[in-house]
Amino acid sequence: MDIVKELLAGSRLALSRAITSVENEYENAIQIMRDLYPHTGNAYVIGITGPPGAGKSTLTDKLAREYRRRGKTVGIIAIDPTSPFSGGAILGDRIRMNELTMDEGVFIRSMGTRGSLGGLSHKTGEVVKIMDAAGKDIVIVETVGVGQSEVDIAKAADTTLVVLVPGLGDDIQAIKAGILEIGDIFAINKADREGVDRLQVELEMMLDLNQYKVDWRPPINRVIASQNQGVSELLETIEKHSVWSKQTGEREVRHSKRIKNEMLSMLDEQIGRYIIKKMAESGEFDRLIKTVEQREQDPYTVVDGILKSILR
Ligand SMILES: Nc1nc2c(ncn2[C@@H]2O[C@H](COP(=O)(O)OP(=O)(O)O)[C@@H](O)[C@H]2O)c(=O)[nH]1
Ligand SMILES: [Mg+2]
Repeated sequence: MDIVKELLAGSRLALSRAITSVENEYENAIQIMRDLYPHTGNAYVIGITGPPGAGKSTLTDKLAREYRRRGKTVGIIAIDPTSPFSGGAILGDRIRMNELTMDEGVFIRSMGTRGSLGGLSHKTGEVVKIMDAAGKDIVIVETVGVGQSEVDIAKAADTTLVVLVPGLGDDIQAIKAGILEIGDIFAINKADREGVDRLQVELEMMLDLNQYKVDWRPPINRVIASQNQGVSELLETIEKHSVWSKQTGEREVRHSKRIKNEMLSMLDEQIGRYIIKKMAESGEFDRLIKTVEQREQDPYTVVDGILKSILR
């Protein structure tokens, strides 16, 4: 049977295979995405980001359990830019989440980024859609908040949760402004440790300076993920954000922005590929590079000329 039909019928094997196809860019990947696209758009996507060791995986695990208690099915995508598929951190996550993996209502997938950050956002978005089409009510994407990955996650998520911890040695000033801007909700995890009040005060102050989100002041929730404390309250906060974004139209705005970005990057990629292929065939590109190298021409004029001749 067709892989998408099987996936829609609830096959975990088909779900897993579809993800592998897309991840590795197998030949059938685009057809799979085409066929399942009409079945997407139902899952609620939660992005979880924050520094390494903040407790993101622990929290993801606990949130997933809480959603299961409430009768929702969950897909989890764990992205770790620092470790490839067989890496220690991911293995650790797998073991911790073992109990969850026995649950038919949960599907967990670890992904490496293979050093390509553009590829991260692209492929994560596709895997989210696959899980969505497979009928997962909630899709949680966990990623380490370093570099570009947290911005990518925010683009793919309906609610972005930023996990911070007290006493990491650095104060909040050290936390990049970028991470504050993408947070719809902040969780101070490891609230069993010292320095929680201080972190909260500092965070509140930083949020005060950020006036760009007028209608939604990102709430701060304290949690002790390892003891399952504050997790159901956090889930309620996510729920509130979901209701708010639906009522204000924020969710629609994000969705159409997401689709626009996806289509632009597809066009970008395909046009780039097409042009490079054309140029390679004629050997023209190498000649042009030489002329720029010798300062006979400037690259701006050359690129403009290439575009004009190809898109003519
Ligand atoms: N004290 C304390 N430790 C926690 C808490 N949540 C998670 N941890 C521990 O912090 C470590 C890192 O957690 P992990 O979920 O792997 O962090 P991640 O790198 O952000 O995914 C693990 O040893 C967890 O058991 C918490 O609320 N309190
Ligand atoms: Mg983790």
